[in-house]
Amino acid sequence: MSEVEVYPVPGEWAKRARVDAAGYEKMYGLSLADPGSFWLEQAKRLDWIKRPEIAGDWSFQEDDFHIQWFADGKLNVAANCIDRHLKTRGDQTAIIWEPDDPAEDPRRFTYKQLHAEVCRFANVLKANGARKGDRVTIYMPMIPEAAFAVLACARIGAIHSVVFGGFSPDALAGRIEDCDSTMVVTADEGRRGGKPVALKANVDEAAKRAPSLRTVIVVKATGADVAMTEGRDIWYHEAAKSVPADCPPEPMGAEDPLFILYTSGSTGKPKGVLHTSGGYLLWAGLTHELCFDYRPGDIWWCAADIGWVTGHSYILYGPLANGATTLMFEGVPTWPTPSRIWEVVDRHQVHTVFTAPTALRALMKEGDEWVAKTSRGSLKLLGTVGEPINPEAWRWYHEVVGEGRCPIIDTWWQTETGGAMIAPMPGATALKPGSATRPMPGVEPQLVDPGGRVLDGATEGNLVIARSWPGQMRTVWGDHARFFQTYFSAYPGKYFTGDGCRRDEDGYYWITGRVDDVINVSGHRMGTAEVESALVLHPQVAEAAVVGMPHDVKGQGIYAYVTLNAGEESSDDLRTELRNWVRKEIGPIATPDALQFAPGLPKTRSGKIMRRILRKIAEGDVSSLGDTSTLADPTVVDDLVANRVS
Ligand code: 6R9
Repeated sequence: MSEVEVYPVPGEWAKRARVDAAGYEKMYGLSLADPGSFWLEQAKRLDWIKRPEIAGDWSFQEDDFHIQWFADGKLNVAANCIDRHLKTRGDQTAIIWEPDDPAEDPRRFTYKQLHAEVCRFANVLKANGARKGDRVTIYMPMIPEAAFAVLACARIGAIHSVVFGGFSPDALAGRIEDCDSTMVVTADEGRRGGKPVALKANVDEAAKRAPSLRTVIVVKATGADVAMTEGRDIWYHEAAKSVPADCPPEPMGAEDPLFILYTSGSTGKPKGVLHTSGGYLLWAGLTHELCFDYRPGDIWWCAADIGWVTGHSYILYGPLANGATTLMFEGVPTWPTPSRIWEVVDRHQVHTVFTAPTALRALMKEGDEWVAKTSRGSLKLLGTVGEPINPEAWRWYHEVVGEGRCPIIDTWWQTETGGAMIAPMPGATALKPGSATRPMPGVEPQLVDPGGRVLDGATEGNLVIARSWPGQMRTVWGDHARFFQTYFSAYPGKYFTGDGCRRDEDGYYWITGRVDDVINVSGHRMGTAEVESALVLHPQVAEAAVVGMPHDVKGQGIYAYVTLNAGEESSDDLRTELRNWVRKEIGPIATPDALQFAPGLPKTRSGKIMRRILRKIAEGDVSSLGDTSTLADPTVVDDLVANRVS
């Protein structure tokens, strides 16, 4: 064993949790040895209109490439998240909504009320032409109507594509067009940390570049004065008056699409990750239950935005499939003060908080007193997701926030995987700070070398998954070839995650970060190619190269090298302008943290930019630039080093 500290399973968790250490080994073993019966048994978690008789049917081989789960089953996802709970817990709170401004009152919706709201929303979508299989874009703040809109799509079989409210009009337009979406659901305005977000105005701007868009449904959230386009824009509250209260759920095949969610990759524009109905919901529900040992009565809080996969799977689908009480938070962790998260915990007696390392690092920096002045007595479990958690942040979460009594559930997964893949179970898994620990049932991780050789024992390599699991994405919307190419071509027969990983002597997995050109900024994925394309759109820019750099709060920051067109002068004003340009083109999360003007970029003789060198300079590690002799012009490196931006 290495010197890493180990936190054994607390006695009461071992006794009380659904799964203990022996239970985990048994379940995991069975899931790999007899996947057919294991998954058909698990499928009983859901309410099926027609129960499936086949579990997984898949091949990752190019000549027979296909992925299906429970393909002969029929169900409706919204009915599984709402209707089936009405008899047993109709009066239990399904959603607690905590507003941006703590002076305002929270709102609560029981399962019965959620049913009524979702039916009404579904009928408004239908009345405006949305049908099974249509793509509905949801560009919303974190208000209850966002949840209603998502579940309403699932109810009528429309495919939702939620676009994060922080994305720019251009990014929104691209996502509307890519999936030929004819309808957008939005709000007049959003609010975050006391500041308005002009959502409707952004949709108007996006509409100019998105000819497929025909209908915009606008929820009144802040009451701001917004322009309405006759014949295209509809106020939700007006439309809702004239629709029936009930909307029967549409029977869906298990493999019918549920949603598209755009995510950044190493090349080109964002990919529309497609998830289907049965397997996805099963995965979201099962992992929510296993990783967090969810029990009726527990107040569950996933502090993500529904614009990301974490919000899809762990604010909505997983918890609601399990009949949970799920908290939805409109605000930000640091406003009005860095105590906010812990105040919300106390206000609603939250049992589990699930958040990102970047938020923890930001709060940690503000000092322990912001935590100490709150009780947090209700907390039993703490979760993290989105990026590797550094052991200091892990320990702070464990000691300061959880006062040593709450296991930390570090869940590794991706938009593509639908739900947690490698993560502890509180009653089963001893913890090591910084490790996502062990695989979920049915997940077969392997570490491979660049040549694809499977590495055994304690080692480090590229992380692949050797078999399909129910929550796996099924395609890239509109580009099945890209799906295969991106994930299954590097290591034939295996799903390549894009992450590097170490496995220790105990079989624990330690994700080391992306090995492709994706950077992880505050737990959000950014493709370096996307930021580069935005920069070169600027009339004064000839070329740009973007790399990640270490950042103490965001995990990684964005470092951009920019070459201007001949005759253009660099200046601090232009630097500011370019940073704002990217912000406007993509959104605030893509704003470069550092921008260096570079007369030339280090290229090989064949014209390939040597990012390894750019990364080293961005990191400030200029003493080990390695071999630069293969560069077309080695002198550019001296200039880059001399003018590094810190
Ligand atoms: C859920 C989500 C996926 C990428 C993934 C990896 C990183 C996520 C992590 C983690 C280490 C964890 N990542 N969780 N790295 N430990 N617990 O974040 O999805 O936005 O698609 O990002 O995030 O690099 O490949 P997504």
